[in-house]
Amino acid sequence: MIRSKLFWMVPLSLTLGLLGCGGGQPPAEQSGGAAAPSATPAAAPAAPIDPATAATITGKVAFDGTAPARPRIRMDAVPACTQRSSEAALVEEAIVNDNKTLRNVFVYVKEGLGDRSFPPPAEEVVLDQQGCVYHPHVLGLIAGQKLRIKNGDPTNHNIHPMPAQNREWNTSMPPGAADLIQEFPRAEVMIPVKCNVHPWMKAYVGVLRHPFFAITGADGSFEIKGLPPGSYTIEAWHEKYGTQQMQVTVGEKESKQVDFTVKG
Ligand SMILES: [Cu+2]
Repeated sequence: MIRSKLFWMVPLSLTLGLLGCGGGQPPAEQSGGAAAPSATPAAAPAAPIDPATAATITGKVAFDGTAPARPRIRMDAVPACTQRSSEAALVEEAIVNDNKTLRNVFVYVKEGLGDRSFPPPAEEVVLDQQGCVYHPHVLGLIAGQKLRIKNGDPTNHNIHPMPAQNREWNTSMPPGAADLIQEFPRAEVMIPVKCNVHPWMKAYVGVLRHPFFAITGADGSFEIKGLPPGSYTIEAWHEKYGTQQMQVTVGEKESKQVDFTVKG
């Protein structure tokens, strides 16, 4: 809990400072990428992972305690946010599934891959703004992978990631705006994203140098496959409950289960 509170205080204070000096200006980065932090230096090609010997880590994130209430997000004063949906949006800070597991946990290999690096895949990851809520709430990217940001709402959004290791930016997206394509060149877990227009809009982006991550969904489980045999530190991150780590060693073709328990 302490960790997660600190986590929020820093970005909030930064944000207030920025808003005080002309927030809402067009982002500088649209004129070109020259000011962007240099990308992670290209490493030598990773030793190929032999799919015939690759290992798998599976597990779930159990929730021990009383599930926090999920109040409605108070957006009634903004009809453009609510008019296209018949269902009220609920606060997403902590979602406990029916099977007593926790949703939206970012589970990833924190250590153990050595110097291996993985080029970003060609496929994009989509972050959509619909009903003044980010979809998905938590997502993962490989450093340099394209993030396509959409605005499906008849209202203006101003998307604003607040990274510590990557360059900060914010971009206004009026209704009907062309998709915004962005990328984060440096690994960072996690990057909070907010909307400068709608204070309840929050998302989190995990950026890794490798593809070994998963995000728990409606059953609280995860699967990380295709791993080279080895010893790994697996971290589970949640926006409200902070982080936990587990050590696991997997041999050739081995599958091991790693279960986390989060106390509510
Ligand atoms: Cu917004």
